[in-house]
Amino acid sequence: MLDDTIAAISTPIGEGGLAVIRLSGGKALAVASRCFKGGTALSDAASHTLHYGYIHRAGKRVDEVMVAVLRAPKTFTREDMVEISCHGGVLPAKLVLDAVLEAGARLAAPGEFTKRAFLNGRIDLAQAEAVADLIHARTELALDAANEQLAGKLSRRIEKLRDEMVQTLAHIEAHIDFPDEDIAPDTKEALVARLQGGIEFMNQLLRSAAEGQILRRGIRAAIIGRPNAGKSSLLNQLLGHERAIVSPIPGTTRDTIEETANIRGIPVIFVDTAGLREANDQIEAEGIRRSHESLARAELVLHVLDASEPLSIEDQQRLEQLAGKKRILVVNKIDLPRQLKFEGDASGRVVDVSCANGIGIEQLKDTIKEAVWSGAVGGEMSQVMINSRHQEALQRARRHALLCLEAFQTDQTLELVAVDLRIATNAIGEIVGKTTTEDILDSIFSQFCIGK
Ligand SMILES: Nc1nc2c(ncn2[C@@H]2O[C@H](COP(=O)(O)OP(=O)(O)OP(=O)(O)O)[C@@H](O)[C@H]2O)c(=O)[nH]1
Ligand SMILES: [Mg+2]
Repeated sequence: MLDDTIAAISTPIGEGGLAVIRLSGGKALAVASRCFKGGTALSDAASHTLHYGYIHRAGKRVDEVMVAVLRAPKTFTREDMVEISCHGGVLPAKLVLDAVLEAGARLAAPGEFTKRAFLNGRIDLAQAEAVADLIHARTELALDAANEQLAGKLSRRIEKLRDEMVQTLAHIEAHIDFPDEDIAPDTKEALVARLQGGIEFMNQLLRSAAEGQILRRGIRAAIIGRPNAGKSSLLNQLLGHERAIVSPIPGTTRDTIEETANIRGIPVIFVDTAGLREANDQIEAEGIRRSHESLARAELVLHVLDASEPLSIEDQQRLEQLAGKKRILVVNKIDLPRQLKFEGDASGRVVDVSCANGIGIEQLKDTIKEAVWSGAVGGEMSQVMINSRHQEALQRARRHALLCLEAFQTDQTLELVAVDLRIATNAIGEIVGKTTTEDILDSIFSQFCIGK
């Protein structure tokens, strides 16, 4: 697979100042030379130089371009690469791509450039995944975490953990080969301590999983409450623009409205819903059904109460109903004379706001962050955010490491101890790509866009 030269448009499809067509592979320079006409011959060009000229196809000039020549090994893929910057339109980019494909390149599969960077040993698997995280990052906090992972912060820790496990395994296997020699008690103690240290380290990494997911996917927050409480006004305040219709007529919002906002670095998908009450017509009934659906799917609930009205029986029931959910009580309309009285909330998350003039909104944003960010990952571990694949591998590794520890401590045969340790070590290796199957690679890289 690595013998051929791949090409793709690496910029988004659409109109822009520039589009970039990228080539990688042993024949990248030869392929580009075949369709490029300029002052210099690309095949003689020095590495990391830029060349002005034209791309030709079937005897016709296609576009005026700048071509970057990047010779192996100091490139993204560690192969020879060429980057052609052409005019940023759908057609120029496509015609330049056609030209290089006709000159002998093959269209790249999704993520194939990054896959080559991995296969050629420039980055490991966790770093390759960080490239995708970086592209999809929606907040600076997510970007920072992706950058740290790309720089190898997670990889170095995983490598260290794996090295220790490999050493322990080697030690145990050495004794299997010489069954007459028992492991000395102090050596055994040291091995047990090292295993326990490894398990504790896995636990720490696993604790970062929830926050890693939040940074990558965002968190769903449903805004619910009775009609006219100010749910749509609250959505608009949190987004900073007039997204949803606000009116004094109860039952204004009939459909759910979803919009993502950056709340203190966390991507939060807010869902404004139809006010909960007995529906007046079929459309409202469907709206309310959707409100309940959003409520069920939400990881966080913003329950809006109207400070200028007494608590209704429905409000009271809903407060009790939602006690098990992660929620924030948003007491709105505090600019009006207060009629609302209630006992507070066990979770203690109550924020007074006025959507009419923005009072309390910043405080509410802090409370949202506090509610979803457990703070479980602090100090040393901060900015190491494992993804669900890492989580699955770590859980498997931990399970077998625990089995191994138990077998070791209860003086089972060393063969038995070694079996579980080997499984655990391989699972850890999967995270950085030391032990990976073609299936795992395919599923990771197929999630990339073409040209990356
Ligand atoms: N005085 C005052 N009025 C508010 C405040 N927030 C919202 N309102 C008004 O309350 C009315 C209802 O606001 P909406 O945001 O449409 O309420 P909602 O909960 O989305 O209502 P439905 O979509 O009908 O369920 C509007 O007239 C708003 O201008 C507030 O903080 N103070
Ligand atoms: Mg509304």
